[in-house]
Amino acid sequence: MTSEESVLAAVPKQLYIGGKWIDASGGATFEVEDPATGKALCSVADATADDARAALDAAVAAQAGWAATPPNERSEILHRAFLALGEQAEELALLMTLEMGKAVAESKGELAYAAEFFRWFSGEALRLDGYYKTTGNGASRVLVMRQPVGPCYFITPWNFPNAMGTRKIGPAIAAGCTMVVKPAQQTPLSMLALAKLLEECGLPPGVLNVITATGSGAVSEPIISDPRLRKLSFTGSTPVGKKLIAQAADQVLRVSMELGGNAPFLVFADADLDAAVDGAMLAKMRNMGEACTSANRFHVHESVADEFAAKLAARMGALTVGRGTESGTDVGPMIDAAQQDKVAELVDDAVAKGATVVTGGSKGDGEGYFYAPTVLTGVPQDAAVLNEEIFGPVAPIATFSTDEEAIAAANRTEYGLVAYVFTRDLQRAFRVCEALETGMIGLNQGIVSNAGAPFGGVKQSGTGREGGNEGIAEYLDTKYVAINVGS
Ligand code: TXE
Repeated sequence: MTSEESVLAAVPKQLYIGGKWIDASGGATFEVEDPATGKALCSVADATADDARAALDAAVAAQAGWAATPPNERSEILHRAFLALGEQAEELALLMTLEMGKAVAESKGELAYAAEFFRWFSGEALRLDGYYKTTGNGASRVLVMRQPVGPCYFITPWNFPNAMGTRKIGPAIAAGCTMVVKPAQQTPLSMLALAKLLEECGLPPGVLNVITATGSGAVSEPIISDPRLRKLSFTGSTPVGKKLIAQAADQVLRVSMELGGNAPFLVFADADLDAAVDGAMLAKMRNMGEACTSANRFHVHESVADEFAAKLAARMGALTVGRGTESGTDVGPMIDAAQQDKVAELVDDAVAKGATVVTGGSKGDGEGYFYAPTVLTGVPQDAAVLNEEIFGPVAPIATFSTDEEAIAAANRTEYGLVAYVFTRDLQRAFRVCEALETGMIGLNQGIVSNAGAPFGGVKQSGTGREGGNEGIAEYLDTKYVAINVGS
């Protein structure tokens, strides 16, 4: 029986340190809110800096044993966790919807995506290959080995509370790294449930440690400044990412940063317009627009812009906004009041500068942090909505007349995570893909996320890649031995 009460009751509310579930050392807790109602769901432990140190101690203590654990055992744990995520999808999806807001069907979609990282890295654990080669002359040989980087610290965001965890935890387990994870304060429950699942799948004590906290800086600083930490991986906002990179510099810590985006969605005159609208719905409305890959702004050729806007507005205006737990809901609430306010301010600013609201344009009336799916046309370049990450269900549309103009507009941002390109002209497609300053491109495709692909950005969208053939490299150090084999 999957009920809201039973899934909330089943999730541990304590810190997970060294294989034990424990209260915060200060005994403090904090409330987790349902963004659809603004009401408290339950309370979880609020870790202190001492708890953070204890979590790192546990990760450090477990590191040598974990690195020595045969890769096929690590692979097997990941495979079990992949299967368990599938078996527990109903309960975990409901839990995620309660704390994050998205419709249950979307939560299930996230869990399927999250599980794929465990499956992918279950395979990668078996391929941590080094090599041996003859180089130079005579008796000289080189043996290259790849070893786990060591204890890691992961800070994850609230928008994909499970997948942003598995994307880091999966490769760390595969490579033989131990870790401390701090989920976002808005969505700690999914991570606690994931820790319980991994414990049940046989992950040894200390390999994964989870601290939940409201004082994210206060618990992170002692971990990041500890010389025993070897890697920091963060998914979150660019301003916080910059702060963390500065902190990490002191230890010359390896960092992976998956930060904000400002994805352009380019529709050329020759595009299949219906396919472009389908793609736009996925790229814009997945996760209520609260995704770093979310199409942030639409640049549409002037000859098809009116038709595209009308079609997109019809589809967006027909979406059902509501509680994620209710069947029929397409669009849940924003994560919190701050996010709802940010979206409203960006729309109001665009309207004040001359944009037209084709559909939406307002907050919900009742409880919860809802915002109506919104299409804006005639958006001037100086509107903040084209230049800042919206993280909400708002589609601002601007027009262009030449390919050069489209490319220049797309690249006019400090971000460089993803872009979407809709065209049926093969040569234009490749020309534009080459010219875009992003780490990922959806070509006639509204979704790019895939555990088998190297997710990540350029410019201020971050550094490092998660998933794909590249993903495991973030967790391995390369060492070589120069050998003289004699004559
Ligand atoms: O992000 P924060 P917020 C973007 C998006 C959103 C905006 C603000 O535009 O509107 O950021 O969201 C932890 N030391 N993205 O405020 O603060 C925090 O506890 C250590 C894009 O939620 O960056 C959480 O775990 N940790 C992004 C995580 O950082 C700190 C996903 C993210 O929160 C910290 C989320 C500190 N000083 C927001 N301050 C993406 N790339 O998808 C905060 N945190």
